[in-house]
Amino acid sequence: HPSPSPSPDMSSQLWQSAAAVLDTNWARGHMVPSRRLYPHQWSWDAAFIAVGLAYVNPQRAWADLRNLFGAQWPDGRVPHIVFDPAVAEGDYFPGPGFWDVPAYADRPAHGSTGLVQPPMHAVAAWEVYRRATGHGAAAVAAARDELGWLYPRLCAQQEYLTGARDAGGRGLVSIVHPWESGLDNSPSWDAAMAAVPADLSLLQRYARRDVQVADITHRPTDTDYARYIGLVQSYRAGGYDDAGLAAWHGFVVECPAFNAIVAAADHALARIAEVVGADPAPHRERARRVTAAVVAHLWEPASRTFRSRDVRTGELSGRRCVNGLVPLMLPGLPREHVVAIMAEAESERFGMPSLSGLPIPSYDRTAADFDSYRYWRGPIWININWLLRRGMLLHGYEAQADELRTAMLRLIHRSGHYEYFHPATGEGIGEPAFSWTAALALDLLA
Ligand code: 2M8
Repeated sequence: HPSPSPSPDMSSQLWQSAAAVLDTNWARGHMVPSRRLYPHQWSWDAAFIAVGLAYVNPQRAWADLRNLFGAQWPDGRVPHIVFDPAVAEGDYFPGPGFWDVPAYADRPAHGSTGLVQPPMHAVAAWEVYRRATGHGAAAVAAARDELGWLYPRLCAQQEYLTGARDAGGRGLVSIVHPWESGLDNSPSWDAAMAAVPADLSLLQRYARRDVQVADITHRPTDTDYARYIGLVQSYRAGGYDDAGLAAWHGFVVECPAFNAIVAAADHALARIAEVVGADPAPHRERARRVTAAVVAHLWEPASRTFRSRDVRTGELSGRRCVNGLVPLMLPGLPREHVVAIMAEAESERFGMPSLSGLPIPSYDRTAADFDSYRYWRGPIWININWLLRRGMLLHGYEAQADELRTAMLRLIHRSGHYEYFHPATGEGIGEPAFSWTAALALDLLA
């Protein structure tokens, strides 16, 4: 049965601990996801973090987004990591030396990766702007200026993704590396990754840093990492160019969650356009087109979920993963898909809190290879649950949205602001003071 809503005491403790995590993770002009494991700036983390900073420190929310978009490439791509020059090369692998991205005169010399992550930033910028009224007239004026600065950059980001990255030619964005999904070792990539060579000798040349900091049984495997490195080498050797990707690169996949976020970004951009005096219509039109393509190409009716598609083989993934529920966040999702996804979310496979007392896990609980500890192959992640709750609110599932909110807040209060959580016990796993968990807790409490 659903637990009671958080008490005022619980809420105020949680608010304070969340604000403290965000303070701890501010580093030299930008936010880090966590101090030890992720010492640089990550792209979609910055978006979720901004949503929480909007309540406690909006100036930092804008500064963090500026730092990220300051590293945008001339082709519009927003890198998935912006490296901090004050952090030693050995503190994260693969660091800037490994990526060796082209230098552009107007970008910071310390560089970035050449990959992207889900473009959550337009949604985040809109949320930060919306909250500015709570901080007085000067904050509203500042927020309007920030939107003005970001708007053309957010547009360029969308154009890159929906243009150069439409590798399948069907109006969907392709990712070229599992890191781009943000769901690194999700079973959603297993079939496509099986065809990528795993050269384990690479791990002798390049030592994994993550397993020096975190428990190896909670992280992707060495075979995964060998493939991750090989894919970066392939993309890097092609100069990070996207022309003809499916013909020469080993991993080209359409993810339903990534594409849903692309469409959601255009819905947010339509609103931002109205504030900055631009035309919202093209954004609404592109959101409609991407939504239609997600529905037409990635829906798998028998499982009532969306699936990723391997562009190289044309095959849909055989795995039921939480990225297949995320398109619930789309305003234009047809009713039959909404109803089907909600039924799946409430089934024993994903087990809404009414079944488990806990938020939704990253993978089908009944799958033979469901793994309660290994990163994106079972554990509960707050950012994904936050997206699902938004979808529930949007489509009129108020009671379920509330249940999910309560389950997230109780979990974080009980276990701490962890990176991810055990899907049966709620034990915190990974990094203990993780920024997006704290930031989204603030939003859920507000
Ligand atoms: C994880 O990914 C990075 C690689 O980008 C890693 O494992 O080192 C993912 O959970 C990703 O979604 C997240 O953005 C990143 C930083 O929190 O960590």
